[in-house]
Amino acid sequence: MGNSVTTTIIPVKGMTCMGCVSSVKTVLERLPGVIKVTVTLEGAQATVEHQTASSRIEDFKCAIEEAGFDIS
Ligand SMILES: [Cu+2]
Repeated sequence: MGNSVTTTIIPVKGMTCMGCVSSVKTVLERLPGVIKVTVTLEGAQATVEHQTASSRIEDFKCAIEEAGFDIS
């Protein structure tokens, strides 16, 4: 159970170009427990595949906000 994986989808407001997408992806990939990040401009969301036990959704949101975007 310690290795279970969760997929979390976070709506992200304020991304306007592929540079924004890349920024969001980069800050999320640095966080502990993160396995894979997919960010879409059209969908305005980040999909984070992460280890359930070693990552916190709150940290994902903080990282996105610190990068200059809003959580919708
Ligand atoms: Cu941009």
